[in-house]
Amino acid sequence: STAEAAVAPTFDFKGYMLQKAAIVNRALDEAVPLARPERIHEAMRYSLLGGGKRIRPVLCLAACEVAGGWDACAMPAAVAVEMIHTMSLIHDDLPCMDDDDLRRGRPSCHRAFDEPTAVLAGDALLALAFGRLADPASYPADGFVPPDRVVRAVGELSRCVGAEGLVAGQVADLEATGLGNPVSLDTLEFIHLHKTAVLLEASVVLGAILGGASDDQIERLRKYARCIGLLFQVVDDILDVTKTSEELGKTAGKDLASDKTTYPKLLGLEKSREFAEGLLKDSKEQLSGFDPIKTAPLLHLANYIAYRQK
Ligand code: GRG
Repeated sequence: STAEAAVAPTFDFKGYMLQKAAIVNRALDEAVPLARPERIHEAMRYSLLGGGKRIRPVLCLAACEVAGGWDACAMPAAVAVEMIHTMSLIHDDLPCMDDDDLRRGRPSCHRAFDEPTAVLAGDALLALAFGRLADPASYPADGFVPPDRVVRAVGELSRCVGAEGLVAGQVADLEATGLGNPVSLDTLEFIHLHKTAVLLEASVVLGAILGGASDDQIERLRKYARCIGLLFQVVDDILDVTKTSEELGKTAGKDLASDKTTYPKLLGLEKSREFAEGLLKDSKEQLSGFDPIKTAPLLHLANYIAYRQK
């Protein structure tokens, strides 16, 4: 697009990601001190600080910037969405869910600790996420973020995470896995929109709200986030098919044998690629009404999700 052409040569995406991830990591570290009881805090820190690309908090800070706010205005939300992402991974890895021994290249939380500790570490991170988001002490002291924005952000996050959001996606996924046969395109889209897109949506929308975006701007950024959320999963499915045999050798045998429904299985590779292209284009169109300097990070994040190699 012309917006991209205008900013691409001057925007250092990798540097941006590294710089934002570093300030997010610092905030996460400070948010979970090694308090008593120690073992539960150790488990929370183990999962929260053990790697991860920090896509959701960076999206949150980038959306706040588009709305005209500073990083400090959105940091409580950036920390909250990463805590919720982490707790969803901890619970997803449990034997009663996906039963995974590894996460981010290390033992999953229930393997490094034990099952009750992993369940409770997840519960505690969920509570802490809302606690940090709602606490006036989390925000800059100058009153730049009025309380009505914070209340709106809390409601938005609750809706995105609960039984009509992230949890609904997990329920639909568990039901689909139980069926054993392929699901329809509509069901596949429902699962991805809820399991993945909804938390990217919350990340962007919370950043926009706290940064002072108008309702119209919030809805355009919401649409951007839903497009990149679905794009994330379509690209994931495509990469599953196109990975080299060497990379496939490193993939868990369970995943290879799995009969989970994917976009290439339902649409074929070519149509899946066209679908991904369309989602990328739609996502970028949502950004066209904003200052192109300020949307450069969101634009490049969309490209990164579309063109990543793993
Ligand atoms: C929220 C109360 C509550 C329960 C959680 C278990 C569950 C319900 C939901 C599972 C959601 C899940 C595992 C979604 C997959 C999300 C996804 C795309 C993960 C990979 O994200 P990346 O690539 O991971 O951003 P990193 O490791 O980089 O953070």
